[in-house]
Amino acid sequence: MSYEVKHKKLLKWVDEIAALCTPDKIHWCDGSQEEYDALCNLLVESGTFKKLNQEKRPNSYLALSDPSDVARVEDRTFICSRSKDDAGPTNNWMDPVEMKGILNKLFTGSMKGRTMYVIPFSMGPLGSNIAKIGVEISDSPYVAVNMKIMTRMGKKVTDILGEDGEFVPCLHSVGAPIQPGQKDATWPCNKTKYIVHFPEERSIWSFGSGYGGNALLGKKCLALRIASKIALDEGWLAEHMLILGVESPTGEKTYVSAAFPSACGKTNFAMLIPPAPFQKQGWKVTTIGDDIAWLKPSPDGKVHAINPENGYFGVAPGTNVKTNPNAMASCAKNTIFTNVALTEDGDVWWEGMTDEPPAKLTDWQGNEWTPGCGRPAANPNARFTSPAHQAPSIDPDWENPKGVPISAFIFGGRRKNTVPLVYQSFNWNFGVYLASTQGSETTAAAVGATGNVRRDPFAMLPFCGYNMADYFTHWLNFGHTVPKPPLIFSVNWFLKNEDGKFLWPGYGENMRVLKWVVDRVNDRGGAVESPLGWMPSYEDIEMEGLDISRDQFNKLMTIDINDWKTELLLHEELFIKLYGRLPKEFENMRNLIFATLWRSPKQWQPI
Ligand code: SAT
Ligand code: MN
Repeated sequence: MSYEVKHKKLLKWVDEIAALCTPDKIHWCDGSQEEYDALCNLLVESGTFKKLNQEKRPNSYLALSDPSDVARVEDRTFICSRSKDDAGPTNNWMDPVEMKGILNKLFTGSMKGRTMYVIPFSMGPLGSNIAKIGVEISDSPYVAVNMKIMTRMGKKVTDILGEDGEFVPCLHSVGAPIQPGQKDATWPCNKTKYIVHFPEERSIWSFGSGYGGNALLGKKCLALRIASKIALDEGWLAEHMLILGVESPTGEKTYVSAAFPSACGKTNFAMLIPPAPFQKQGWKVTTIGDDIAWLKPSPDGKVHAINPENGYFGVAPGTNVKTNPNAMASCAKNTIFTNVALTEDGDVWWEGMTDEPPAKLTDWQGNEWTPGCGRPAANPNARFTSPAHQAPSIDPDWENPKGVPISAFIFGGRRKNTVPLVYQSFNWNFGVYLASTQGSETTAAAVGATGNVRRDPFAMLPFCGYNMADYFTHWLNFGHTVPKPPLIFSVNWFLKNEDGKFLWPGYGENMRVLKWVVDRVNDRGGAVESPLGWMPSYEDIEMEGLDISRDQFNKLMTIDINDWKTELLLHEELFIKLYGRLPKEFENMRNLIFATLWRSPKQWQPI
């Protein structure tokens, strides 16, 4: 061991896992830059990493995964609470004793021929009372270096743990022991995969995958699935939300947290650059986090949030200097790219990075690629792992251990009709209702026909570590125990007209909606009462520099009673699934919305 660890329980656990997995060596990660560089060199030697052109992408690497190991595996993800009902109908469940039996067999000797890395990490600023400590044991050096970017990692964490601090044990193996004389794969993994959470015991066992959320266990496994259960027990919230700050021309600062299902531009929103007229007036948007928020009631009566992560694990395809210059700057150096394409001069490329693709590339599977060859150059789920502080938009308070006060929650999905551009819920309960029923159209790439709506309550469907109905109840309770809970808003950037054209320009122009949200929480934004909640009229939205007429705006704000009849029936579909533990309020709110719509014009508009 390269440094002293005094935590008996941790030392004992590491011994037990070493005895079970029989690695050749044990390496305690100290989290230093020297260690990071050495591990990256090792990954280059073993063929997992390619070092990129030092001038174009300083200190950056490219990893190409096994083509079978490119994304999270939801059907192999389990919540093993003692009772099946506590996992709920939206999670895979297995009896914890039975699951331990399976896992113990799989992990026996699983690290043979490999080094076992012990990776102590903090989710959240070191020493913050909102932060939590985990220790990941992994036989993947790719995981160790990614964890260095994505978390606060190394010796300083065991120092905080001391002799008896609490930590979440996170065990990971790629499940590919090396027999004597056998050559290792450049991306070792196993066809059999298990991503398993024991919420009562607060532990994670992950087998068979080396990729992203399956393997970097601090992220979705700890910071969402296990943390959501801890938050339920302790009275706080662990959410799949970005956090951003809005600074007004007078210097007033308002923080907002927002949840979107995948493919709704979450990272773009977290790093939004206001359009020119706003910039001229002095409006600024800053980033605290792009994926996860931990929120706790604070003595000032408000809800305070931290970003538990230390980096971005962002989707590369579609990112460019126009859609997200902040993300492009974040991954300009010190970045690990996974499954993007390689240019002839040793840089990276992905679909959408430039208008014109390069004439020749090496694609994400290592094959020669030319434009028009019919294959994507980068995997659609290709990622960059970059230090959070490299975003030019990073908020000065992003590491404040007390977190930042949140004034509004925003929930959005991708809906071509039905859900208006923006509305504010009447109160906390209706806000929880709108977030619980949020959904997104499935894209052609996802399972199910295009245009079907997949319900994704709070964008947490794959990430809630317990029964989703209990989660709704927890949210209802939470708002009533906080003196100044955030206001709740719904947004939809993706409305289309009859010709399939987007009605709203999106991207930086979303600032106009964000400004209205900020105006509302600061008691100055105008609004009219609609059947769904409070809505801006044309005058309430800053339209300078944007060519949208009152008629076009009213179209974006229309509530169509026929669409909503269908919508409310679809809400019922979700509720029936969760019926046993669904909060009583929900059925009543659904009825109230319908009754109100029934008395309203067939096409309600804010005139
Ligand atoms: O692979 S991750 O789970 O970390 C990223 C994602 O799916 O959003
Ligand atoms: Mn996410």
